[in-house]
Amino acid sequence: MEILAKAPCSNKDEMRKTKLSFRRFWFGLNGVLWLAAAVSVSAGNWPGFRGPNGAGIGAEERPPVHFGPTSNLIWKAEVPPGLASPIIWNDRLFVVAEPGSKLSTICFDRLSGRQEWADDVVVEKLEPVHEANSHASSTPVTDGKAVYVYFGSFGLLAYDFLGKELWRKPLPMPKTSQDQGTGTSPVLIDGKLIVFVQIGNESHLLAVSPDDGHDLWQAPLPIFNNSYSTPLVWWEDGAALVGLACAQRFTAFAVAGGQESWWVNGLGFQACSTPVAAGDRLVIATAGLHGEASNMTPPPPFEEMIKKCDRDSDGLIAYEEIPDELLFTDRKTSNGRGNMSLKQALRLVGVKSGAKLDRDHWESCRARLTGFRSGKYNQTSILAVRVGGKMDVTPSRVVWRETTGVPEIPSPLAWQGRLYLIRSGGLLSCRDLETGTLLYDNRIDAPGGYFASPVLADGRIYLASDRGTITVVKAGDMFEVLAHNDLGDPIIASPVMAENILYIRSAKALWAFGQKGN
Ligand SMILES: [Ca+2]
Repeated sequence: MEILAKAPCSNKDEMRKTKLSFRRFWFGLNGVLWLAAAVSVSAGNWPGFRGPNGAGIGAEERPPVHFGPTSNLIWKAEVPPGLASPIIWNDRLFVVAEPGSKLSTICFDRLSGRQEWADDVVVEKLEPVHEANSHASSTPVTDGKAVYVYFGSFGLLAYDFLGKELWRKPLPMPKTSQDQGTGTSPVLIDGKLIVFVQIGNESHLLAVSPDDGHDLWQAPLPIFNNSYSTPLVWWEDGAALVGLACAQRFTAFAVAGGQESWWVNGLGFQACSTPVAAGDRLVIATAGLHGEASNMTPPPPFEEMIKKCDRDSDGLIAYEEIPDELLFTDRKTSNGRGNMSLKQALRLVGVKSGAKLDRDHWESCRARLTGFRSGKYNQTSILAVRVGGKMDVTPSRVVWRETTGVPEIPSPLAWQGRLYLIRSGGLLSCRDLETGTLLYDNRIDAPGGYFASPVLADGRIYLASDRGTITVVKAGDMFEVLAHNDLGDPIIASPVMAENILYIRSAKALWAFGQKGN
């Protein structure tokens, strides 16, 4: 089976400027397969979330290894808050942000860092979001003609490159699990703009015309819709497909009409990361409901809790006696963002304020919360599936599946037969893409929370932490850290690159780094 190349690029000027390059990969024992772009590939463009082909790979890029506030810095510009990645088309860099209660699209000249234009959309009500999320988390996408923006609190907007609004399409306010808020980004393929609209049981993929935003089709995702993932697009036998990782299931739809083509079961309970296409397969990594199991500390046994907090010595653990600082989930973030206290966790299993728990009640809660760490309640999964099947391909096309070492937010990175996964705390694992075999699982010596997806260029992997450190690791079977670069400002957005320049969005700034003399 081939994941075929087809690069829609109707603008002749862009065609001239844009070098379309189709990469050929040897893939295991299966012979030569084609892995190529669903959107046009160019050394100067990073057109959507995770760049060309959604792979996070700058195939011809040579960004610097060492950089920082005083080293290899080309420019730095202030940018309002937001978690979306920038995107790039030729000399333009676009980013969305949330200045106050407005939702902004901002265009920069990517070589000088000068702001070219900004446009705001004002909404009556902002979407409720998790404290670790924002209202500007969806990365825009461009076809070189317009930039398409999605805000959960608003819907879709299209601008031309000079900042003129071309069309707008308000969409229903998302309903996400536990009000975690929108995380998905829109994608473009085969003349269609596709976005995951998450509204509980009415969740669906929506395809619209990039020309004017009119509806083309909706593909319902009534169940399993607990997802913050970006749709993945690829080609099978000349037909474009779009797939979405959701809770427990990945479903592939025909781009032509939105019909369900195939699906695979066995994913984790929530999908935050975005799958990647590599060779003849897709790799889908999904965590459990409360993230990485290793981040969770089960509650202590009853006796230990009584010793620790039975202040009124009645032999019962009152909800109010439990210290607020006792954590159930520690995401190892720089500011404690995204953590869940034991009291919050107990509320999930029905313990309310004012409750007094005896031994049996405490132990039953303890067993349930301990269960969140196990597959029973917290299935996690990395799954490699060969594309090209029909209907339920779980029995026939799953090549391998592993259930440990799964990141909660960062997406997998696949390159030259290897799969790289970064987890909170700075744990990097490398697997054989053909078999799933673990080749290494090492600390990169850069602790903190990891939200940004890894990117690769010139045989090096760039890993950004929420403590503001970008660690550069050599790709390959032998683990080797090449550099730790500290920006001193938290990084949540995935790095992007164009023409040998690495662009980083940190909490307060956009940075452009390039090797001097390049
Ligand atoms: Ca007590």
